[in-house]
Amino acid sequence: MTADLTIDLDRLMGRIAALGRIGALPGGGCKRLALTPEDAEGRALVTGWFRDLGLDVHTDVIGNCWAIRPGRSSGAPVVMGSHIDTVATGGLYDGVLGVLGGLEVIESAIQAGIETERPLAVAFFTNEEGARFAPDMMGSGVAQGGLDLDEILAKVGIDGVSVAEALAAIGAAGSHPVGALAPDTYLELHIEQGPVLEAEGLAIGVVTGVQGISWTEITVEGQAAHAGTTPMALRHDAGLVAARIAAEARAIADAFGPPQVATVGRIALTPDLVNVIPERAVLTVDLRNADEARLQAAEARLFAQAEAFAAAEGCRLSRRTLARFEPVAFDATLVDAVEAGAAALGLTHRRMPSGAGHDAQMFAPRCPSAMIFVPSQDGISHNIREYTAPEEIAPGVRLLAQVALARAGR
Ligand code: HGY
Ligand code: MN
Ligand code: MN
Ligand code: MN
Repeated sequence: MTADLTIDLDRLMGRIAALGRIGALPGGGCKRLALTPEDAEGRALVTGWFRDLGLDVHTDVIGNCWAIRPGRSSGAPVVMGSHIDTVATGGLYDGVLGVLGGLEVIESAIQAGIETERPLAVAFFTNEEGARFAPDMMGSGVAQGGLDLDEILAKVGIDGVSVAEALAAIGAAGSHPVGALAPDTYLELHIEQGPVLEAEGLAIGVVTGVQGISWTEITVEGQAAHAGTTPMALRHDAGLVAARIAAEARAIADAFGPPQVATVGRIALTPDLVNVIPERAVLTVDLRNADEARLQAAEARLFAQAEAFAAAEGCRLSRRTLARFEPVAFDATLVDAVEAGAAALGLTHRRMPSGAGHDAQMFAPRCPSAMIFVPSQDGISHNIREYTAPEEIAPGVRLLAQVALARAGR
């Protein structure tokens, strides 16, 4: 451990609480959907902290923001990043911990008079969640060249607004071009958002990679008709087809077994009335697997079955991909460094894959990237009950400091 560096846990928790008050929900948690006024307010608060520390703050054309503390040399920075946008039922820690934890590492290093060879940077990326605009990891995907900027700017969200319009509405775009942030190393501290670390009583997850993600929107067109007068054999019930697709998604996960997961997060029926057979159903299916071939097999089965259900009901079916990312493995040397750092700090730890998507998976193909997990209480996230205790956060930040400062060269 960088023994001469002391993390100010109260300062960090105070900032997490302050950011959590932006978009605060009545029952706890917060809602800062990407590129909304709440997101803008969060961005202003966090970049204010960056500037107060005297960091060089930069923003690119899609609103990714990074803040640099110069090193002795002017090489590519060691970047500690994540996101500050949330889902609609968000908690205080998803993404935020990686950004404010990175800020805490830099501020503690400055206060300890620690200089580094490489610059250190802390960053947040636009629309990691993908809840308002698909795909997720949007800003980091554009920044690293995996997603095309013009295509992304034209994407229309669930509220009918395009990314370009939303960016303009909150003035989040900056002058730096795509690719302006080219890290030497990318590190992300994040809550696990799952049950493993808590169940095993471990302090740290040494993340080996991120599973593949497939998001599809399926539209079923049937025929509206009277719920009372229409014989079952004469119906074209789009709602029934949607329900069968949702059941099939679950059957695929059960048949494939872990780590395959399947989620139908959205189902909208039209006209959505008790006594009218639905003429239209729009649903989303989120499939994930750590193995690309298995993920493709899951997609193939889902799409084939969806077509069969629609045909059997005399309905038309169309679908469009909302997001598709292959599994990534993190840099083996960097993962080893995270693991060795955890051991050196005397932290209980284990290697594990990430079930959730993260900005780190966008950087992994282009620079050594790795993640550090800390436990999630009850394994809950994307839920206002999301919680990680300060004494569980501290080890993650200390480990982030250890690895980042070593990579930056003291
Ligand atoms: O969907 C995900 O895994 C991430 O939270 N965007
Ligand atoms: Mn600049
Ligand atoms: Mn996240
Ligand atoms: Mn999330």
